[in-house]
Amino acid sequence: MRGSDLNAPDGAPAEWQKYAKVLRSARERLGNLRIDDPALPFCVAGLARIEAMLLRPVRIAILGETNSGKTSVAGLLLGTGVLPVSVLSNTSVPVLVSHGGEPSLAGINRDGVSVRLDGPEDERLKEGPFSAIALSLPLPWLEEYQIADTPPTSLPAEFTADADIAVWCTVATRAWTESERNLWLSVPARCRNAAILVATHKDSFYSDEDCAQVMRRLGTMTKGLFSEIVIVSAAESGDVAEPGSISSSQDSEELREAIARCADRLRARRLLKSRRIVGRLARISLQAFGRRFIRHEAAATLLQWTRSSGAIVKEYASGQITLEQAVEQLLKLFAETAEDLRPGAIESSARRTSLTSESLTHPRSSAMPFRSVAMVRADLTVVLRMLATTPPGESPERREQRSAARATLVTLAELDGTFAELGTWLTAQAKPENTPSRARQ
Ligand SMILES: Nc1nc2c(ncn2[C@@H]2O[C@H](COP(=O)(O)OP(=O)(O)O)[C@@H](O)[C@H]2O)c(=O)[nH]1
Ligand SMILES: [Mg+2]
Repeated sequence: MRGSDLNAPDGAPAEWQKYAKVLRSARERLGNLRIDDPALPFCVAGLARIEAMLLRPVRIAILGETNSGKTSVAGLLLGTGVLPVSVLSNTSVPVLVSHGGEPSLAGINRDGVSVRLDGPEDERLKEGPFSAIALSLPLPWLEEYQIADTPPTSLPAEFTADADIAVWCTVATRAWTESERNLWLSVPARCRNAAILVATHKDSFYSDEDCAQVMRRLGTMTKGLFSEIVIVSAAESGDVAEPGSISSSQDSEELREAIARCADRLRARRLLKSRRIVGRLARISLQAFGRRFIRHEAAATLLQWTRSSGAIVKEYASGQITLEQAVEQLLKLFAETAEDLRPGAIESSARRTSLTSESLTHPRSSAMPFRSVAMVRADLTVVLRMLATTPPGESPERREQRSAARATLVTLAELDGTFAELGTWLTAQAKPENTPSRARQ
């Protein structure tokens, strides 16, 4: 079971995964075009960065006082016997566990250089010349998550800086001491939004009621400081106080679910952020694309558009005209300018919009298509630039490539919603009493 509806049912890709795919195919399409225009590599590089941000594993920092069960909790998450707990529990540096094709152990020295180690018995592990130890394991769970098991510290904030989720371990039988509280409060407050309090040593309780009581007490004492509280038995089976009385695989499942809920929220935020950045990146790229080819006479027309449309935005900003009037005036001016740049452009514009509506799977924001007058102006400017930048004597082949590049950028900028609106509006202009129905305050 997954934490929330942000994730599709098991097996089906989640929204963020689908969007990462959209970005990847757009990037490949743009990269494969044989067009020499600096706007394209700029956009491709930006897309690659955003895609990597979306796909980056969620980083979990496991924190807590000495012997609170941090290393055991890491072991619980990864599965019994996977982590060389006996060795790693003695290190005084963080242990970073991530995904790898085959198990490997390395020391990261002070300069950030990774030194391969022979295994848990390697003497260099104890000597401590490293600033961190990196363990790679071929576990499917690690494709989405990375773990940092942290050493004793008086400064937990140094480990949360890089973390997406913080897991704070506390021993259930003496949970949430004053010193723990002070340590946790020293971590920036923003970490509390994706923080899980894990009470270990659940197996020390004789009854479920004792357990429930501790959970209630922890809930009251740590109110507002964590987004989840979980109680687990984290010991490897040999250490368990009452063998057979607990099921740590169920605990591990519960902890993973709590982590998945935090991760879902994080990924939803990353997705939103990615969409915004991609939209901006694609708009900038569209503006720059073909800039070298702006026709001489078109430059003057564009300049006129810039001035007049700027004046409309100003009038709107100073309250002289309503949003509806502003949008209507912009569209009128746009239609005239477009006709100027390429006679016949407006008539075919409704048809042209269908060119850009490639099959994207994300929901369109139809509620507010015209988010602001300035946005409408910026989007219309992009369209006009396209009309103004047909290089003279361009071969049909090149024209096709250029329009493929534009179509991809338009889709990424999520401009096609605007274009569809434009198409509707322009068609509606045939009937004079119609005004753009979506334009509103
Ligand atoms: N019985 C029991 N022992 C545990 C539990 N969690 C950790 N321990 C033991 O407590 C000791 C300290 O655990 P460790 O994970 O090394 O703590 P760390 O210093 O925070 O990393 C070890 O001997 C563990 O086996 C638990 O849930 N139940
Ligand atoms: Mg430890």
